[in-house]
This record gives sequence, structure tokens and C-alpha cells, in this order.
Amino acid sequence: MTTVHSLTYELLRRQGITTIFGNPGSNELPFLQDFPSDFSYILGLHEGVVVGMADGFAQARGKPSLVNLHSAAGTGNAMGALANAWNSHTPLIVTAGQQTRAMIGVEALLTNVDAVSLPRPLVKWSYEPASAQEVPQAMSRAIHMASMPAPGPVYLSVPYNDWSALADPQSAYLFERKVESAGLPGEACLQALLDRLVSARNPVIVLGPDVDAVKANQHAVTLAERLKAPVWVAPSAPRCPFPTTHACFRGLLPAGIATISRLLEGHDLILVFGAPVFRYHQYDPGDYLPAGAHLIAVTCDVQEAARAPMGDAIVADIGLTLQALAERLEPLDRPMPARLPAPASVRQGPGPLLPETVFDTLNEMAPRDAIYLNESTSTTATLWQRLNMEQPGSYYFAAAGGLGFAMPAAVGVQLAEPARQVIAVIGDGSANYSISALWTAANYGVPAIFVIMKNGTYGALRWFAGVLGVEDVPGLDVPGIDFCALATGYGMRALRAESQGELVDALREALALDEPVLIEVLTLAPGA
Ligand code: TZD
Ligand code: CA
Repeated sequence: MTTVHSLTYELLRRQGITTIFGNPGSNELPFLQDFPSDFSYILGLHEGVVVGMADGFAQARGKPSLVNLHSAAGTGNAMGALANAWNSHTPLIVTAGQQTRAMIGVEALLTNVDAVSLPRPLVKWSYEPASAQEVPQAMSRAIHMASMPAPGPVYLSVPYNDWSALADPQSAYLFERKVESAGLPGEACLQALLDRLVSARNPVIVLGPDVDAVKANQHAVTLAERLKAPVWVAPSAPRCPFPTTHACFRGLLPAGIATISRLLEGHDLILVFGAPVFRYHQYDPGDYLPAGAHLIAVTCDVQEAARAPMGDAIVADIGLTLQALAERLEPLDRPMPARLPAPASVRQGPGPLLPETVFDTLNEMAPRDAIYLNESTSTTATLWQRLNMEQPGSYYFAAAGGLGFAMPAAVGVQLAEPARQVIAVIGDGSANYSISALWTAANYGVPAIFVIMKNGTYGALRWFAGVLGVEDVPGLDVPGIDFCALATGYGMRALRAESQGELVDALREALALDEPVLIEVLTLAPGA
């Protein structure tokens, strides 16, 4: 007879999930015992790191990742990372070990009290099986729930004595189940959308992360070229859905209501794919839309569609819809948008590096298909102006703005994409939330490059203090952190760059090595 343990591993195997990201405790040991040799266990030293790595891995593969956390405490440590995964539509199956069933009621140490409520509202579905025999079916349900549009995290709490119980033989029906979503809009809806596109005088396209998630970037290019429309990336972008070197590319929209309207002025049709409308940040009141503009958003997420404060929405498969529109649209007879001029060159003097210099140097030296993770908050606009990103899956950023994402996600993305160089650009504030990701990178030999932008301050908060008109705020500086010492302490090679020449040398060395490297770069603080 088969145990719940071996049947569940067989289910995971058949569903293509053989990498488990985790941080174990006593409740999890019975799940991890007799760990199958065809599975990999990636250990993170903090649960924010575990979920961040799994998030990057899932996003880069476009498939669900499995996470194993320790009861309530491990889940609690992971909540910030879960906020990012929720907002980026990352398919994550988060499991946590529960106390043995006989001791849940007395709330023995390590009981996950009301486990199902704990991760809410950051999961699509949360469950604790009613019996051991239900575990495989709950795992199967979790996999399909996480993957269906809009994808997202799910949570499964499993009492540790369940794993050794005998499985229901009928659970074998779960092994090969396929659950598919068929999401192309109907003919009438598609034709109406096409008619609107053709009749628009001056349409503009705004693309969001879900375009990149389904790798529909090339369909977006075809659509933009046939429509001769400029393309913006939706604000607070967690991914790069369009090649930034393309003539139609206009840049990253800023995250303010009035500013967006100003930038989109003159357009009569705003066509949004795969983004919430919109992920604003700073409060910049004004009209949601420029005068005379109509907005239509195509999204895979019912909640995004329902909560948008303006425009129409179509809930559909982003990739299939973009492809159908791109293929059906006859190229329109008007000039292509002119390519944006290259950003002005900067004069780098002696002393700390300008962020512009760092990005120009990276752009020149990194492979064309490099993958960037960004958590350098005050330099995001500069990054988008100066780094060329052309292929799908070239950029990742914390979708909820929760710091501590990019360092571990870089490890997960590099594990998923061994043929491409991952480069994480991390602020000296942000680097501390998930610093132990460096240990996993070093110990598993994951050859990502971590560039630390050391300006000694929470630069973005200094900027925000200006936006809000607040003065004399404490706690905005982070002096005196030696990131090379931290990296070396976690077993990673570290280099320091205090001039452009040293940055060039460090990058050359790091790019030539097949191991993780941290480069600490002295940079100029914003407004300094
Ligand atoms: N804590 C968490 C988990 N997420 C956050 N977003 C913040 C705190 C608040 N925060 C920001 O939104 S930006 C920022 C903080 C602390 C400063 C990050 O500083 P940095 O980058 O050094 O990483 P810059 O370029 O100096 O801004
Ligand atoms: Ca900083």
C-alpha cells in the first residue's frame, strides 16, 4: 500500500514540480524524510528569502513553484514576500507543516492556530485537509488553483502525522489531471475591439507584467507596428513586457494620476494589456483620463477588471487576445512613431558614481539577453531609461513594493534560466531585508551578480519626504554597512568599485566567472 507521502511526491513529479524551496522545522521533517533523489531542495535561511526565491523561479519558468515553511512562525516571516507574489500573479504553492492532529486542539507548541486564516488576504485559496487521505487531492487542487488565471499563491497546512498514513488508491487519478483555461474572447467581442482599434485616430498601448508572464511580448510588438502606436509600460512595473529598444517604446509611466493623464494627452484610445489600471503610488490627484480618451483594459484578473476606476475591461487570456488582434489587424497607413533619442550622456567626475554611469556601464558590458532584477528604489526611472531590455523575462521588480524581493528572486530566476546572466541591482537599504539570499547563492553555486548601490541612505524615502512636504524625519540613513564583508561572511566573492574604472574591472571579472559575485558600488545619493 502507498503512503500519503509517496503518493504526494508522485503527484508533484507527474505535475512537473521537483524543486522545493524551504526552511524546515520539526513539523516539516516527516514530509521531507526519504527525500527523493530526483527532487531538489533549495534551502533559504529566512522565509522571506524562501518565498522570494520560489517567486523568481515560478515567474521565470511560468510554472508553479512549491514552498515548504515552518508552521505559523515561518508563514509569518513570509508574509511580505507573499504580498509581492500576490501582486505579481505568481503561481506559488505555499505549504506549512502543522502539529500532529492529536495535539492541534490543545495548541501544543508549533500549532498553526487557525492556519487557514493566517495567510489571508494574500492567497487565492487556503486549506487544511480534513483527513490524511485528503492530502493528495488538496495538493492537486492547490497546484491547479495556483496556476489558473489570474495565477497566484495558495496555502496548504498539513498536520505532520498525515504523511505516514495510507493513501486512498483512487488518488492516482490526480497524477495526470490537466486543468486548462480557455480564455480567447468570443468573436463579437474581438471584432468590436478590432473595430475600435481601426477607427481610433491616435491610439496608445499600455502594457503590464502579465504580457511578459505569458511571453506575448512579440505579439505586442506586431500589434504596435501594425497600429503604428506608441507603447508605454504601466506604472510600478514588476516586469518588462516590450523591447525597450523598439521605435514604438515610450518608457515607463510614472505612478501618479495627473502625470499619467498628462503623458497620454491627445490619445483617443488607451489600450491596456495585462496590468491593473493603474498601480498608482504617489498621490497626484487629477483626471484619471485625458480629455476625449476612452480606455479598454484586457486583463486575466477579474478583480483588476472590477476595481479599475475608469474605462472598460475584458477578462481574457492576454497572450491569445494579443495574438488574435495582432494577426487580424491590417497594418494602418500612417507613420511609425519616431524612436526616442538616446538618453543624454553624463559627465562622471571623481568620487561616488552617478547612477547613470552605473547603468550605462552595465548596459555596455552585460550580455544583450541579461536578466535584471531591480530593488534600487530611487534609480528605477534612470534604469528604465538606460538599460536595454529586449527579450521576454528580462526584468523583475517587487510587485507590491515590498523590499527583500529582488535578492532572493535573483537566485530563483538564475536557477530557472541557467543560460542567461542574472544581474540584481540592489540599494544599500533594500539589500538588508533578504541578505541571507547570498548564502543560498554561494552554497548552491548560483552564478548571479549582485550590484549594491551604496549611497548610504533610503534615497526614495528622501524623495518621498519632499513629495509629502514633511521635514526632519528620523531613520532615513543607513551608513556604515560593509556589504563586501557580509558577502564574504556568507561565502561569496565580493568586489568593491569606487570609480567607473573599478566598476568596469569588477564587472569584467564577475561576468567571466561562473559563480555568484557581489559588487559594492559607491554611488551618489539623490540630490547630493
Ligand atoms: N519595508 C519594506 C518591506 N518595504 C518597503 N517598501 C519599505 C520598507 C519602505 N521603503 C521604500 O518603499 S523605498 C525604501 C524603503 C525603506 C528605501 C530603500 O532604499 P535603498 O534604495 O537604499 O534600497 P535608494 O535608491 O537609496 O532609495
Ligand atoms: Ca540607498
